[in-house]
Amino acid sequence: MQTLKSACPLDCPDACSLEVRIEEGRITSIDGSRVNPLTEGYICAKVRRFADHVYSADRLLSPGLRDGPKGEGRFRKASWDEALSLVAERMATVRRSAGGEGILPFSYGGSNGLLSQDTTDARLFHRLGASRLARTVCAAPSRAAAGALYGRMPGVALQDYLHAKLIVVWGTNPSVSGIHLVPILRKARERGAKLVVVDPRRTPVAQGADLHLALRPGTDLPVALSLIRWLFAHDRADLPFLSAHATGTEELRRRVEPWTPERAGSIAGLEAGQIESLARLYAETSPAAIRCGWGPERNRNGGSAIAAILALPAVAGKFGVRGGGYTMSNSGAWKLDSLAAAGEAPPRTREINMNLLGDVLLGKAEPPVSLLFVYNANPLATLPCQEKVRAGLAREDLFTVVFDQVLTDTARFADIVLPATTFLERTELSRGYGAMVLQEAKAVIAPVGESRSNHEVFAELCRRTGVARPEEPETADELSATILNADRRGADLRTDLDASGIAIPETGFAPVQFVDSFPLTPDRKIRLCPEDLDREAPGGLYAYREDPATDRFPLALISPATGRTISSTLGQLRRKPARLDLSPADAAARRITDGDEVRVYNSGGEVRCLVRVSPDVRPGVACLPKGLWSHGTLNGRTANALVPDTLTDLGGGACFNDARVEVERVGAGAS
Ligand SMILES: Nc1nc2c(c(=O)[nH]1)N[C@H]1C(S)=C(S)[C@@H](COP(=O)(O)OP(=O)(O)OC[C@H]3O[C@@H](n4cnc5c(=O)[nH]c(N)nc54)[C@H](O)[C@@H]3O)O[C@H]1N2
Ligand SMILES: Nc1nc2c(c(=O)[nH]1)N[C@H]1C(S)=C(S)[C@@H](COP(=O)(O)OP(=O)(O)OC[C@H]3O[C@@H](n4cnc5c(=O)[nH]c(N)nc54)[C@H](O)[C@@H]3O)O[C@H]1N2
Ligand SMILES: [Mo]
Repeated sequence: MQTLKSACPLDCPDACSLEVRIEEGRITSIDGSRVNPLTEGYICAKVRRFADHVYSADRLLSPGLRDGPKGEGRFRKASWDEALSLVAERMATVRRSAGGEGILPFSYGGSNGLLSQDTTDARLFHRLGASRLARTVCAAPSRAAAGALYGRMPGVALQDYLHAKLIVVWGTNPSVSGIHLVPILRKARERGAKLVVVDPRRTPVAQGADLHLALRPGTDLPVALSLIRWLFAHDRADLPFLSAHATGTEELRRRVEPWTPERAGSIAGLEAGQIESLARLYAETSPAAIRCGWGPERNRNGGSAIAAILALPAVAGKFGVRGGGYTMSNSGAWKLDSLAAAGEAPPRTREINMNLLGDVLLGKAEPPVSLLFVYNANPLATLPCQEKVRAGLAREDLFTVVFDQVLTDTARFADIVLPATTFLERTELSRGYGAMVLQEAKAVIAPVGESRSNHEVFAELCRRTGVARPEEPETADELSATILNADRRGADLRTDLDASGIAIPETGFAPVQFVDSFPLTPDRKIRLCPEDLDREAPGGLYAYREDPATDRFPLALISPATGRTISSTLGQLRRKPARLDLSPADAAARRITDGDEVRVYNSGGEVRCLVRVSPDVRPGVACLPKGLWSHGTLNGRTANALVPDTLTDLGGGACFNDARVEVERVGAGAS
């Protein structure tokens, strides 16, 4: 038996360090280590059971060629040589007939490892002149807002929340989506910190919080604007700080003027007094930290909402002390440039917003997409407008390659499937976006079946399509060195990695904002009303767009992260059908009782599932888990069948929480 070190690269802020036990070449257990201090020796239940995924019955063990209708998921076994020459031939044919733009590479953060995306894959698709993909399914609005206001300044280290006297957990559910914040919140409270939660649901951390604002989804913008207004109106804005460190203060003051707590409250479904309580608490308490999550961005007002939330610590003068400021994503703590490994910048081919994949595949693109190459993503499960995506994938004249670890819902529609290694079967370099750590981990087991790593497969495709160049970095070690060297501290990072497998950025493991870390904007000032955002947002930055609810579809359906999957990763392991959470009032009004089977529907589609009547969702809100696979419901459709493909005000993001639905009882549930 051996115990080997690893690091979890999955799409989660925490980036846990792991200890993996191996017996006779097989994983027998996975646990946390203390190499990454945030991990503190414990990990989530999902990754603890990750061996079930590695050895899953759905694991792809060899390349396969479609052997049946699209969607059925029947494949005939093929060799890598046969499969890759078919893919390379197709690429050449498409390039000759429609041009490179007829090829669409489709990937997101499935592995989140730095070696598995934007390295040899980018090289291949850039040189083929393929369409470019705008990776907008997550964090695009918040990146646009945080980037314009602060230049993605690194935020408060999660460990520093211990120093805060007030913590606002805004639109994130750390009990599932970043679990190492939870004990920190508990300890901070033991030291006297107050806790406020802003979330339409009573999440585990909201239970027992000092204040819980259970706002309607998509109304963070008016709430944040009214908090800013209150600060100005009550002389609690830090004008000296603003004049030294910010631009756009007067413009912001003007824009918040209409947002009285009464007006914001009536839109958000809150009492004005609740908003005023938060304003007072925030003004009076320091250090105060805002942990801003991704819940507020997934709607039509998402970008402006995040901008307004992130403006709060500037207006209230909360920076400059340990435990004061905000945390959004900390990935900006690194100056890594994975494009360095790609070799060159992308060509100026057309860019396709991934959230519009359904329409794009169904013909709203010229030239049409005739070759779709999916890797690190499961679009049929995770994109808006699922019915359109499904219809697009079913197109007979579309040639689809899916490169994944398991036979996902998307892979069932492939013409060719290619088996990928998991992070435990290859070298991976990964960085947290909450934890400020960078880790390199070597394989702890041999590749399962014939699976191969991304960088290996794309390098081979470069050769087979004739775009490879001599002497390019290609092995994991070469790519890792290239990526690290793109950071000016490359050599130091390399040494840290060699010694402990972990590196920490030199800005300090725990920068104090406006002491150790400053805005990375051109003039190093906070831009409270950046013109570029103003031009982009419909009606201008901070303009509120109305709720899309109608009389026919009055309920706001949200689909946040759950403890069972990471996005849709691990979704194959679910056994029981999912439940829709509905408030007691909304259930009673529809004569629905706990456990009933229901139809959740709107003009985009319909989901059949069971109900859980729950006092933890506010009236007017229904909740289905994010990341379900088709077998997770009673009719093979998931929340995304009900999500529109409208886009957020900034960044072209997905409006997952703008789904508006009606729910109807179908019968008593079977279980
Ligand atoms: N276990 C687990 N962990 C994960 C993931 C996972 O799927 N499972 N996903 C990873 C990824 S990809 C990401 S991006 C992060 C996301 O992690 P989070 O930041 O936690 O984001 P969400 O899960 O989208 O939603 C967070 C909370 O926002 C609330 N919410 C919904 N709409 C609104 C709104 O309009 N306003 C406000 N204030 N709150 C709202 C939801 O009720 C939910 O409690 O987590 C990562 N970690
Ligand atoms: N309804 C609803 N939908 C959502 C969200 C929501 O809040 N509500 N949240 C959205 C968010 S935040 C995100 S980030 C997206 C994520 O959506 P996706 O990017 O589709 O992410 P996953 O569902 O995790 O799928 C990743 C796939 O990559 C595969 N994979 C992992 N590692 C590798 C590798 O090394 N090589 C290859 N070739 N494949 C690999 C995994 O097996 C998995 O099937 O989902 C979005 N979808
Ligand atoms: Mo995400």
